[in-house]
Amino acid sequence: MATNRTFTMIKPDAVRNGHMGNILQMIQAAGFRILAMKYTQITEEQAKKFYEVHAERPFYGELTQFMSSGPIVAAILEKDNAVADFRSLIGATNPAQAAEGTIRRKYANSVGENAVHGSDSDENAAIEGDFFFNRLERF
Ligand code: DAT
Ligand code: MG
Repeated sequence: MATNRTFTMIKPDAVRNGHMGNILQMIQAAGFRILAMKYTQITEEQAKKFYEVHAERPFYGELTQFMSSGPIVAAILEKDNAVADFRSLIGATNPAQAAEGTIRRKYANSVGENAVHGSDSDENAAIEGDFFFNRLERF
């Protein structure tokens, strides 16, 4: 099921550090169409739900606290091969290992505060998009 869609968040660190505009610019320049977008802040409970798959990981508490610590930009993006191409654009989870020119290499500070989220599969892209957006919010 290739949907040509992925889901992203510009995380609280990148918003706080003033990188929202530059990151959106990189996303659009890479050929992604913004199908839905909102500037919002999630509660710790919502962050726990969103990252449920990581509940057993040692960084779960840190992650969910961080993700609810300030506003984020959530968006559904459309492009051929969206999930894989977006993972290439953002780079490795740890910005120290992210390739030159990737969003995380440019704008992330640490593995925990790594500027952007990108879905890891078409299935999760759909689940994550549905977490934030209803049908009337998609264009
Ligand atoms: P990704 O966001 O690249 O898909 P992931 O799904 O493995 O990475 O982890 C989700 C988020 O959890 C990641 O963006 C940041 C945080 N995280 C991952 N590994 C971590 C670690 N070792 N220490 C702290 N936070 C971590
Ligand atoms: Mg992931």
